[in-house]
Amino acid sequence: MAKNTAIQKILRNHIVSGSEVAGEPVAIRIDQTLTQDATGTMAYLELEAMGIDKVKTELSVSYVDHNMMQNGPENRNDHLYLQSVAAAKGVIFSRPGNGICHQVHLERFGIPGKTLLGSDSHTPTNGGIGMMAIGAGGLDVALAMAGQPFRMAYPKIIGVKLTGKLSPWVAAKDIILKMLEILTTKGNVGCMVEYFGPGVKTLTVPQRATITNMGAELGVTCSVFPSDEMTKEFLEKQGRGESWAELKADDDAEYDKLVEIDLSSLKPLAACPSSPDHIKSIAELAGIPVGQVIIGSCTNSSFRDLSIVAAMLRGRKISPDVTLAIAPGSRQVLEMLARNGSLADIIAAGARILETGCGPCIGQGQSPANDTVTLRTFNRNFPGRTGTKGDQAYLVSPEVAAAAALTGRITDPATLGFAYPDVRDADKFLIDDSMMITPPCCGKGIEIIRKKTIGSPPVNQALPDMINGTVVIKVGDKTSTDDIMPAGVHLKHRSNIPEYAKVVFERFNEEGKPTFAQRAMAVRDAGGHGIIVGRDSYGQGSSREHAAICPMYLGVKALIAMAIERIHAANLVNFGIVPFTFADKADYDKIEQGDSLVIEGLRDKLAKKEMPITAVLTKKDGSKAEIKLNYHLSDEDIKIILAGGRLNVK
Ligand code: MIC
Ligand code: SF4
Repeated sequence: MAKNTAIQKILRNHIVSGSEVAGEPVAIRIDQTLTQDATGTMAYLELEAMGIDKVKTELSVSYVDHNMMQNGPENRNDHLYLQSVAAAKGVIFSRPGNGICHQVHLERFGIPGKTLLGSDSHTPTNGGIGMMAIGAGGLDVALAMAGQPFRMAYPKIIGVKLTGKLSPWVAAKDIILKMLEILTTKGNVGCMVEYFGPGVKTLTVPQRATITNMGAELGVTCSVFPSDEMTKEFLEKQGRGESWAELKADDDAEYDKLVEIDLSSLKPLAACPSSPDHIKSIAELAGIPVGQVIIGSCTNSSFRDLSIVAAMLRGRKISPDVTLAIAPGSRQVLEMLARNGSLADIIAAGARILETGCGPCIGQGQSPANDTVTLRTFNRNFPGRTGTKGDQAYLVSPEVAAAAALTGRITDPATLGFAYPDVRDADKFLIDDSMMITPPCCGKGIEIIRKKTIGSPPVNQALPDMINGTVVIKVGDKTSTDDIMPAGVHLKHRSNIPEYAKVVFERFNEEGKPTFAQRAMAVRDAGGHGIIVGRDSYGQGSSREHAAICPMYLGVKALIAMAIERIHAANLVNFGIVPFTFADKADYDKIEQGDSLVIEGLRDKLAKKEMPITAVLTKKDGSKAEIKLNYHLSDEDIKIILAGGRLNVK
């Protein structure tokens, strides 16, 4: 009998159509969904547009964790909409202040062996509890809430064998940073990661969740840990022992690719500016002056993470050269720290306590000063994500972050001169779900609160047969969705597409010259079509579908890149933008911003799956060339693109 990996077992239990061959399209049943406020408003507007009365999943939760600054009425308007639409559609509403979606979901809802689809790219966090947890655009999550299966390519499975045990001062963060060093952020599209081996049982569920969380930065679809005695213990401590089920790979199960990590050999690491896979050892970086330290985010803000920080800070003061900010991942964590005195230790050391939520991770406050180093326990350090142009953000473990807060420099915590604090996970977690609002069994008649900043999803036209294109922008490698659709201070416009669209590709705008939005609108208003040209790993990072919706709103009809990341490619399809890849990568160099690209008979060619498709390039000097374009689209994708997006498919 064939030996199965844990991932194959979950998939087999959930496949509704397609074949178990890597790369082939499959559709899987989704048991649970989660949304957060920054992507959630659009997802629920889309759900409403589908005319669905009540969600059809086993469980759907709407979290508010990103947009909580409330500078102006927009954020609170969003919250009111989300709370009322959740009640109307049968969704649990997690109120602002209850915590970051992934952390709270792990604590209160994650179930081993089930599938979870979330409108946030770090949804794979719940792989730490043995779920197949996948990030997607809001529209795909809305479709899952409407009871439709999730479509993806059957994955290649990367097996990661963990042996040994972490040494003192080495953390789960260092395991995933090691993975990023080995696999990098590029080239892992279509893969899932499965951890196995004797090292697994040495890691607690929150530690595993740190690893699966930041698996998002590898560009894989999700990462899954087995569900074992450690998982059972975690669920029991959360008062949810009955949710436990065992999940493990068969002995000798085969993986498409194998990585081995000896945990005992790891040392503290950092992801250096400005990519999560720019890995160096802390020993190498030691001595670099640090201006700011922030501990939190869905990667590293569990009770255990913050308890170790508290133990390191206890009775000590932070360096006068550093500001230290701490954002606990959930209200459960914050209240437990408050009750056992750890919070007082953190405050006494000089830390600034932030609200439980995403906060500075998504550029909501705490931007560092110019030309200073910021150390963060987060998962992303894309250029400018902190809100400071030219930022120097390093991603590190809570242990390394606390060490730098004490010394004012990047410091190997082993050299601090005190013993590794003996900090364990709680014996029992504090359970209080009162910040969670359960929907009534029938939501009919509930008024959905729609203040004036709540727009509606823009509708696209069917794909034209001829693309009369102008290259509105040409960008380089690893263009992230933060580059395309900045968050930070603009995050509050997520429910208002015309307003948000003004800042598409803002980072690339040049002073005194027309912005991307102005250039794209000029092309659109003259009857032409916008084209974006990217390089490798285009669209990495966030799941924000606004990185497709806003360009679509500005008249963009196609993207041409060397490689496109999974979630972004799916979002482009959902909003009717054709995701092309260069048949010949050398053609990238031939194209410049402002060039014209004409594709004739596109509808017919796509319908017949003709490939490559020829685009005629006319340069500004009048010279011409032919560019051959490929695409990786299923029949369903093509149907959606021809219709001009998923909302146009009846
Ligand atoms: C992020 O970490 O970039 C975010 C903000 O959580 C995003 C979602 C968003 O843009 O709203 C993500 O990771 O999907
Ligand atoms: Fe929030 Fe940051 Fe996690 Fe995204 S990565 S969900 S912004 S904490």
